[in-house]
Amino acid sequence: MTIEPGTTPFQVDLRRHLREREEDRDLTRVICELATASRYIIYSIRTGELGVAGTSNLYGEAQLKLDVLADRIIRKRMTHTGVIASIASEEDAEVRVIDPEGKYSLVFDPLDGSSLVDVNLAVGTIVGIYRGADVLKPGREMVAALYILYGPRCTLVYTTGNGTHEFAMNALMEYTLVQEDLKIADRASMYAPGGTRNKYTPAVEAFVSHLESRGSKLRYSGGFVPDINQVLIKGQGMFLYPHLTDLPQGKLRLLYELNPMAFLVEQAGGAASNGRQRILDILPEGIDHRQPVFIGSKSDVAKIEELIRTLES
Ligand code: AFP
Repeated sequence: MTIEPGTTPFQVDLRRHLREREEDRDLTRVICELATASRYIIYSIRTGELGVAGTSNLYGEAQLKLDVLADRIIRKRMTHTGVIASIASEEDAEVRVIDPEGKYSLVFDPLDGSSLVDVNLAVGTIVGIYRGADVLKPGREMVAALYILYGPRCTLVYTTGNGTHEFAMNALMEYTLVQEDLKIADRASMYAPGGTRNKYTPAVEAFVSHLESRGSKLRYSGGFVPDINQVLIKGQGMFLYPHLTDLPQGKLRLLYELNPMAFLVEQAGGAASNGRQRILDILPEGIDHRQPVFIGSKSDVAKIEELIRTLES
């Protein structure tokens, strides 16, 4: 169901959407609390209000960096739900246990691309949700994934395994449905190449040349969330942050960045691979496990896997 611009939208808000799909009530609570947390995060981004100016912040401590503040806001709201077992944040060196009996656990990057705020580019929060206390499981075990994109508009995209759906924050700071069941076409006409080309391996170089020879347009913002959002909302595209000659593991983190986005993209009919294996099948070696990523239009993901098999095995 897509709400046409200008029509009086049937205001299906996030909580109603989750309830109408009969999602677990505790999972609905977690997702809605994350939506609430985003109101405070967007306020801090927009106003630069990191708490009391000068000597302290709203926690009565030295002013926080935006990503640390976003981390604190999310932790506080997640603890408030009463259903969280453990939390693994990109801002923390270890997994924090909240309640060993908790129903769900969270992996998240509170403000991915935070350095882009200074140049007024879009940034985002990325979240993966697992049942139980263990988060070092393959991404295919996630029960939900979402991101919140703080751009010209504030949007939230989520999946619980029944499609990928987009919401936008309205004037009342509520999220209302924009479109359900996003779909990614098989072939990309746009690509976002991370890393530096002089460090590309033969297969990655051949892949990018292949995309360019097809007339694919380069669209790269330096923010994982806006770049993936572009693939989902445009309905086609490829994002790659590949293995580089001096960075064989790539840059992006499996737990906080790749797994949630892989879930969202697969639910929209796309694919996500490290070049040799489905991202969601990779067993995390630790909370800071990094992996190369090729994510987006399915036939192009298959193409890079074939090039790596042929040129780099
Ligand atoms: P930061 O979170 O350190 O700003 O990095 C953002 C990011 O992890 C991801 O959002 C981008 O896709 C990627 O790094 C961009 O990396 P490059 O700056 O090397 O292109």
